Amino acid sequence: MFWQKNIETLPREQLEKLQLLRLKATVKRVYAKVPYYKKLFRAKKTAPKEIKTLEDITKLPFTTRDDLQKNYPDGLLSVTKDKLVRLHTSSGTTGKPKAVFFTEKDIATAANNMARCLTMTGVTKSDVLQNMMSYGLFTGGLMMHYGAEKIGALVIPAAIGNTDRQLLLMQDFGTTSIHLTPSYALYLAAIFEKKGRAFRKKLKLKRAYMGAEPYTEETKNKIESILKLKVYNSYGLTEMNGPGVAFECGFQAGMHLWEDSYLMEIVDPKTDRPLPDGQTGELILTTLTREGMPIIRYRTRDLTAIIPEKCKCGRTHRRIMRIKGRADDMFILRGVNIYPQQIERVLMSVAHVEKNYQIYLEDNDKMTVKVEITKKLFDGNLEHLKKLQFDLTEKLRAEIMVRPSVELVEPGTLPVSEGKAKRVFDNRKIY
Ligand code: DLL
Repeated sequence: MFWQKNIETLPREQLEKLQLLRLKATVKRVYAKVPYYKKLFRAKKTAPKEIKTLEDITKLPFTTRDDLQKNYPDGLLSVTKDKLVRLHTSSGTTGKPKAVFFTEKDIATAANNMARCLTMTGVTKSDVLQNMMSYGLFTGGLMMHYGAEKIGALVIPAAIGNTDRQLLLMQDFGTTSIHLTPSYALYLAAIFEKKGRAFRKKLKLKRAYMGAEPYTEETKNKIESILKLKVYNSYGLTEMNGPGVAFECGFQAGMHLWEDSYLMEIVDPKTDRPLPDGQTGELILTTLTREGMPIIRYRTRDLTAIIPEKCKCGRTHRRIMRIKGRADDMFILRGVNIYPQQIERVLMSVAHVEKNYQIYLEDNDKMTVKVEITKKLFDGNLEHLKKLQFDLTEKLRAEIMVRPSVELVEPGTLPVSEGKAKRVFDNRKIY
């Protein structure tokens, strides 16, 4: 099923023509309206007139998460503020989030792309979609909501958590599709196993949309077999509208990326050189239809490859593979993007904390921060130790929105690495 068959199956030649037209317009727009981009273009000795073909994109500067943070809160806008209708944010490394603004047209485009995604997996207006992602600054809730409503499906804005209520909603309102993170899906699967077959039989579940975090094919298979539904992979990021950037179709062999909205490149993250289709590298995305805040050559830091072969579904928009990892050290816990630097900044701002620390991630979203403290405190009063542990836990929670366990250890106990320190030990089985 198609939402916009003519665009989704547009012959490549025409699709590329459309991309070039939109790329030229986007480049002109940012050059004229966003002083920061003009500066970046000039530093790279380039200008909009240099863009004559799609390959010329490599003449343009990259945009990094640092650029977004440097321009926080609203330095990259290309419209006046009265044109904006929505703000979303995503965590960054320096305490300041990355802020992304949308005009009415931007929201409509995002919802339309989301509607395409859902339609290609079979959602119609007779479906009931239970949206189990958090509503708020995170895009997972609202952007999915708008897309499903556009199709005319009944949306249950359940948000995340309160599993008993989620199960009741599923049962009472005949939920056919759910939208959730893989970690929540695993939690839900354990509950389904406890409840047994009779409970599952009462439900009308057909599909789950899973994304916002990396997960393996094995996790997907596990969820499919326990929840007895199809799992579709959904990829997106706040900087590019959130969910709805790339999505699996009914053939479930890679995610179609909407190339009329985004120009994609894969580059070697070390050399920045473009890589041919099929090779794994960093995904770089340029917005082609954004009005409020266009972004040029955004370094997603996500590692994937382009699948050049045509998909059996007939769509001409190319697919990307399941995300294979990140080119930086960001990790995702309970759907929250966390950079080790955020943790380091908190630890180093507190007295009696030494320089060495490690972060352990375990199943069920457990996170433990082991940190060395001064010998004097370690050997001293237990009350002082407890207070430090409490303070660190609270400060970390305020910074990363997740409450870790904090273990205070004697100085010299954590290994000192030669070269780049390994800080994060991800022992979660689902990744
Ligand atoms: O996670 C948007 C989203 C919501 C996508 C709901 C899908 C479903 P951010 O919080 O900005 O936005 O996080 C974006 O999450 O750069 C990837 O590293 C990771 N990510 C998102 N989807 C997937 C996926 C939303 N399907 C960051 N597989 C991205 C692997 C994913 N990683």
